[in-house]
Amino acid sequence: MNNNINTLLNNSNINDKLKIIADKVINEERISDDEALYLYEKADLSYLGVLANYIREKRHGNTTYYNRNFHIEPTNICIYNCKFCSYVRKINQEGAWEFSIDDVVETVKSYKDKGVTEVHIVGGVHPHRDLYYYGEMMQKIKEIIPDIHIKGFTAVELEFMIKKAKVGLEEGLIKLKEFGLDSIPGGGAEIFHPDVRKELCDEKASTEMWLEIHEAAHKVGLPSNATILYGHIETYAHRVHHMSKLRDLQDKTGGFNTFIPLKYRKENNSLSHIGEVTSIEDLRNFAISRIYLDNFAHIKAYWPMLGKQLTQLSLSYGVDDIDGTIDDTTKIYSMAGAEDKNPKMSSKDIIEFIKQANRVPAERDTLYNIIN
Ligand code: V47
Ligand code: SF4
Repeated sequence: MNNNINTLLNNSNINDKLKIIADKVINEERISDDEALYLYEKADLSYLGVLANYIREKRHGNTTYYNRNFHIEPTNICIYNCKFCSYVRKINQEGAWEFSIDDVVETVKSYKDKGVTEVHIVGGVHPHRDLYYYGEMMQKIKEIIPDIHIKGFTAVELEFMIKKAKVGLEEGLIKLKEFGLDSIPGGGAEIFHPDVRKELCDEKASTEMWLEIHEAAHKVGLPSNATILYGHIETYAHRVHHMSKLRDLQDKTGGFNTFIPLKYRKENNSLSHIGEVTSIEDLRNFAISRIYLDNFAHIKAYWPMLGKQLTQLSLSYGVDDIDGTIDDTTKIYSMAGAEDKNPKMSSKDIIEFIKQANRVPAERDTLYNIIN
């Protein structure tokens, strides 16, 4: 057993309840919702770090995963009005953009033979676009780079495009898979608790729908990711409720690859007055996610949103994956106030970045097969 855990267990400042939780972690037993809430309310960063890092190193050693990817954000035009969103625009509003399929083709051509393995497609819910439109886009992408993995469309986008095409949910997902979709990103989850969801994003896909879509995706052979948007109006109990829904679904399907806590960023949206949580809170949240979500193989820190320094620190608080090279192809976070306005790292940069944190870089594909 690692020395830090022994020191932790022998520390007289740790109360009985925290000792019981630490014992559970060591014995690979699941912690309860009440215990997770207790960790949020009472556990300090050093205790959480020791436990989360223990799990991380037991599962992955020092390995830190990354991939070579880029984003396509086809449009920021969206029928919804989520209060935390800095990115949304209406048709003809200043700042609105929409790339045509030809524009997307040009972007993809610029990545041919560059070694990228994944394209992440995410955007607003455009009122005129259905699954056949995005199906054509994916077919064209794969004509250019046939073996690229398409991780595309949040459950919120999927719900709308499938409904608009007037097909059933499972049928729609199967069609999208046939068009080239390989997996689904974790966005749109926000906070599942109805009190918070109602306040933040009442109009879009409900919690039940988000979970139903991911369950159906897993059933038809599309793995997915899961997120939480934390650090705004939610309470610790809401975070635990959110993760419990994910843990339950993962028990049922096993289809989630990774959990990505997304820190709420405050610029240019209607929740700006709330401010942002501290870096300590970010690290505590990563650690508790790692401890609670025992059936998730990976915890990802999304560096364009979190910032590079905090991402390096997170690798000692349960995180084993930092997403990818990105190549300055996402605007969601820079518009919301992330420090890095042009997020990109070359493979060389990302390898150096991981090594600086004393971890071992491993290039992976989207499904966590190691490439290098
Ligand atoms: O659902 C929107 C979030 C998500 C803000 O699966 C914000 O690998 C912070 O899900 N502050 C979309 N977050 C992005 C997403 C994602 C990102 C990276 C990797 C993966 C993956 C998925 O972005 C939205 C929402 O939760 N978001 N506005 C904001 N102001
Ligand atoms: Fe639309 Fe997504 Fe922004 Fe909500 S978060 S307004 S669904 S683009």
